[in-house]
Amino acid sequence: MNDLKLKQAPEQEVRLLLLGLDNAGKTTLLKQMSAEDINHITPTQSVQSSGFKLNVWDIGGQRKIRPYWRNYFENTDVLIYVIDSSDRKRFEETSLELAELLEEEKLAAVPLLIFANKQDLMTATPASELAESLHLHTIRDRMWQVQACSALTAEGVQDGMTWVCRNITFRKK
Ligand SMILES: Nc1nc2c(ncn2[C@@H]2O[C@H](COP(=O)(O)OP(=O)(O)OP(=O)(O)O)[C@@H](O)[C@H]2O)c(=O)[nH]1
Ligand SMILES: [Mg+2]
Repeated sequence: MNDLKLKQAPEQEVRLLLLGLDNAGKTTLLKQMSAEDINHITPTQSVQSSGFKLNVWDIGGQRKIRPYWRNYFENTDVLIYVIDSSDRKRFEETSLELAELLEEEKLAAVPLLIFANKQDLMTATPASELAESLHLHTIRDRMWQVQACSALTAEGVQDGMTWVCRNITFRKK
């Protein structure tokens, strides 16, 4: 029944911002979302999803690039934050970067999806444990969700994107 409505409505353009530390799996995730060859994706990609045109901005996560993240904050509809669940040594670093993002005025109240990525690895921390160690339950100023996934096998990616589509707020309209 929702389907009919979506088909009649003109396609809505949505801006998704994909952030996270280097090596988290952002570009691999984007590849899964768009089912295209990874080499053709820079730096933004359009993905069709249930009546939405998702414009996804995938910004590099290396420390020297992070100061440029702020250039992409404007008009973000959903923030997708990607974490390498097997990289325990950098949980604190990624937690601090996320905390800084949540303080940004331009990202205020923007829904947040956290992909607990690389769950295919034996060494991955389960999503619930990751959420606990990053104190995600303290986030109260926006809709948020942790989604376990593997950008490599695609497991969990669609579930995450379904949450994204459900939580899009049209801030521009
Ligand atoms: N096992 C496993 N490896 C993954 C997964 N996602 C990404 N990788 C690997 O992790 C490495 C980094 O992935 P990228 O997608 O390039 O990471 P990125 O977040 O775009 O990194 P930057 O562009 O440097 O910020 C690559 O070798 C990927 O193949 C996953 O779900 N499981
Ligand atoms: Mg990348």
